[in-house]
Amino acid sequence: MGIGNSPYKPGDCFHGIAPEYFDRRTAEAPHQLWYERGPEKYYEVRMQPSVHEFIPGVKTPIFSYDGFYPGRTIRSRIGQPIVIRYWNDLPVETSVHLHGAHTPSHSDGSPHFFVLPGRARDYFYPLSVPMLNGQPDFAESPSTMWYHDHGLDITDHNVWRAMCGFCITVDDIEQSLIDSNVLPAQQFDIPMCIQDRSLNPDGTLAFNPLDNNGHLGNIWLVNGVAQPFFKVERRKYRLRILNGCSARFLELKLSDGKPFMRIGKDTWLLPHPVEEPTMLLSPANRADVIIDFTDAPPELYLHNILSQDNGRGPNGSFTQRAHLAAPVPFMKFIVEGEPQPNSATINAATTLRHHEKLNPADAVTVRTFDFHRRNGAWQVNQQFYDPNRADATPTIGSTEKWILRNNSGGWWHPIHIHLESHQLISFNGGPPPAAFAYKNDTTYLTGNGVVELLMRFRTFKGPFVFHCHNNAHEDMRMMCNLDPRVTPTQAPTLVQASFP
Ligand SMILES: [Cu+2]
Repeated sequence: MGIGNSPYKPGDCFHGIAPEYFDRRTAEAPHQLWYERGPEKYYEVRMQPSVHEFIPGVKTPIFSYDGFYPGRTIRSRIGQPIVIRYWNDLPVETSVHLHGAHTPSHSDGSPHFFVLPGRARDYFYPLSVPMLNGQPDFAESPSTMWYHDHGLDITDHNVWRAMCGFCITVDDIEQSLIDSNVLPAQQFDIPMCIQDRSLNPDGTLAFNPLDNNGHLGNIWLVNGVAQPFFKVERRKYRLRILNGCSARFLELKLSDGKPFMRIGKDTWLLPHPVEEPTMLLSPANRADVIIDFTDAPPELYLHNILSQDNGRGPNGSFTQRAHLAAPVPFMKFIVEGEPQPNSATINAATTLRHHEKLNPADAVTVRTFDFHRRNGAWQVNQQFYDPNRADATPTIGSTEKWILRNNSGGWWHPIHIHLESHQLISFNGGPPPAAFAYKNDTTYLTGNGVVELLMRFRTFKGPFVFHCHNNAHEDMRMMCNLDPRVTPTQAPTLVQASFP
């Protein structure tokens, strides 16, 4: 629509089912260089029942994307838009969220923008970056996104049944790091989804929909397989580790005691590698890491050392976490062969991606959100989630300061904010841990913790959501609408999904 004589002008905000399909080259000229690689790629995916063997020989019914668990990894270039037609062949409503994406509201997977059983929905992903001073802001280019179900009230159920997968994008900056062998090539770049699940004696997934504290499992899965091994060469690998658990926090440690070289937090590359002896990941957190197997022992394990007994969060406090007497060796690397001469060259001094720090003085609005328990369920600012209520209405182009406070008596809540990255100003009263000091899409509130952060709202009108990513808490309404608007007085843009 509108090709050649689009009604949209440079700087317009795009919203709705169709406007993003107009010719961006015409509308946004002269900023052509980074997105004129098009045309759009088109995929169809069927959300369908399938059978998966978490444990060899045990056939477990799941909900899948095209029969796969995890769903197939989407790889694309920034500036190369994709359209995915998701068909719903499942008996339940779904909504597909691309976690970490800067994408229009209609393709963000808002919880009530359902794909109804027997229907399809087209998701248009520009895979663009926000504009800053008239130029694309490559400081915001995503690397490691993931997609998962986000259906209202049914997210936990659907994701527990295996609805998740990776979406990995590169821009010219990251591709040049790969092409010059600073970062490992794609065959040594492994997305790794860690999840815990439980099975009933008949092999079906065990899930109690009445438990709204949070679901823990007793089977440890990496990419859908219980405690697998992975044969690696003696060289550097890039592992994109996702905590895909419903409620379990993980503290990861290598069995040889060597630290992780962390190169990414959540969706984005860090400015430079950060060394971490262990990594604490909440549900939905990602850790992009380099592991050098060159001098590793023949068998190396990835351990979880964190003790957690229920949906409340890790045992102990953030600063005095309880660790397991016997770590869980949920992944074994079998290291083979001679050291490889062409291993990636990344080191602690490597520059990965420019980071533009938001300035607290630019914040035009301060919003405070209290996360707490009430009437046996989960609230934000004394309210349960209402899809028709706008809880935050920032003006597009503005910067805001948000204060997230955990008033829930020791429970932990991983808070995920859609649409934009957020930058932490403080974490529990002090500076944020090193890897959290740049861009985040999911920040955990520890027991009684407080986080201050900055966000800048760009490009897209709402509605989007922010919520606890303990999926049971989210479904039991610990969620809010984030509804960016063009002007402070613009009418609400919250709309119910249409079902053509
Ligand atoms: Cu929570």
